[in-house]
Amino acid sequence: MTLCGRRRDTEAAAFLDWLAGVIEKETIDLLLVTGDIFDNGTPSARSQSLYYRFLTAAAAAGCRHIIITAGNHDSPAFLEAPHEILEALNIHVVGTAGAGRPGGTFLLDGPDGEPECIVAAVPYLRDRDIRRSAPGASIGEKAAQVREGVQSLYREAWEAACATQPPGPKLPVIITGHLFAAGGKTVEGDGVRDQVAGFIERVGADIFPEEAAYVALGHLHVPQTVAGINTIRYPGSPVPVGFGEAEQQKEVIIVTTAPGMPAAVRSVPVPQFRRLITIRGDLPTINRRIDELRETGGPVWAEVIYDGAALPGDLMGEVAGMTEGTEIEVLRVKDMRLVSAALSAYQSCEELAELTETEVFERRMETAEIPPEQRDKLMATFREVLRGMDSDGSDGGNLA
Ligand SMILES: [Mn+2]
Repeated sequence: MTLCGRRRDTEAAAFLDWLAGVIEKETIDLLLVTGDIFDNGTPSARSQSLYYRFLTAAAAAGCRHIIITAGNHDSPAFLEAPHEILEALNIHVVGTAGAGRPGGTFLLDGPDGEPECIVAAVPYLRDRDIRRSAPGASIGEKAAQVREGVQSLYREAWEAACATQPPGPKLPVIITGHLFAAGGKTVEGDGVRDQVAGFIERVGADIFPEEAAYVALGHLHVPQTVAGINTIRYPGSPVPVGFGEAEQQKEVIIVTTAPGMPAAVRSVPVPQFRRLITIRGDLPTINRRIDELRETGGPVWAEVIYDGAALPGDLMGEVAGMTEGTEIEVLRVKDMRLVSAALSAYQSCEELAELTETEVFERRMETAEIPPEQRDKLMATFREVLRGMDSDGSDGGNLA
């Protein structure tokens, strides 16, 4: 994972060390990691080393079961390749699912060796996993097919889980997913591409069986519940992925389950291992903010956005002077005066980096004066192309 070309290994390692500590302190029995494990299908040797070192540490910390499901940025084949050796450590990896094979079903035992909990592990679902391609289907028909496909796959996963219930009191069933549930919150520049929203936004909380004790979701970076339901949650990415998430409190979720009892859920705040800060204002404001950060101390990566009235001669030089001798590293400087001049055709202060791909495409259609009746179809095609790119996975992912 990188930010403005900088590697994030130090923060990832610090987070994983901290998490192994939480697992030990809280005597966690089961760890669920619901994708994206890596931010691309061929992670660096350093990223793989961090991953395997963490899995070993988590198992050594007393975590009896670890279940890992693939996200859209992960290569299912890559994650599953070492599954035999991982199984020996009670680490289960689920890369793919589809009709007739709805992910992994795990009947997990407790400390006394008796079955304690069931997990239906459903990874990220690709279009081809859930929908038979029907050429010529309209956008509305395709959306309905996707919704039905996802729903029936979750029904299958639920039934497979229930089939493993041993005699006696019903064990709690936990379900996982990597998707964009309706109404989910995202922030600018967080790498959660919005064609996924267009693709799967019609999937609401109702696709998950009501009887599930807990639904553990991955994909969105902002920690949140779905439809206000406390037991359907995104823990979010463990470190801020971009400046859009600067200063956002990240969390991990601890769930306690028992037969016949509602799950108890609490969140544990993740420490900030390196602060990401956006500093915005005229030169005196930027200077004041940098002074404050120097006082607070600690390593900071900053983005500086200049929006003063005067046009500074050497903005980069001014900012470099202010941060000299501090732990504050400025990764990018934006001059909104230049940005607004360049984009005056749109009469707003937009910068390319601040627009989503679909917004850029919308503006392009605007400029080309595409008739409104053609725009929906063009946009759908554009989203399809983006979706193909997203499945390949090459931009900012997360360890969520
Ligand atoms: Mn994702």
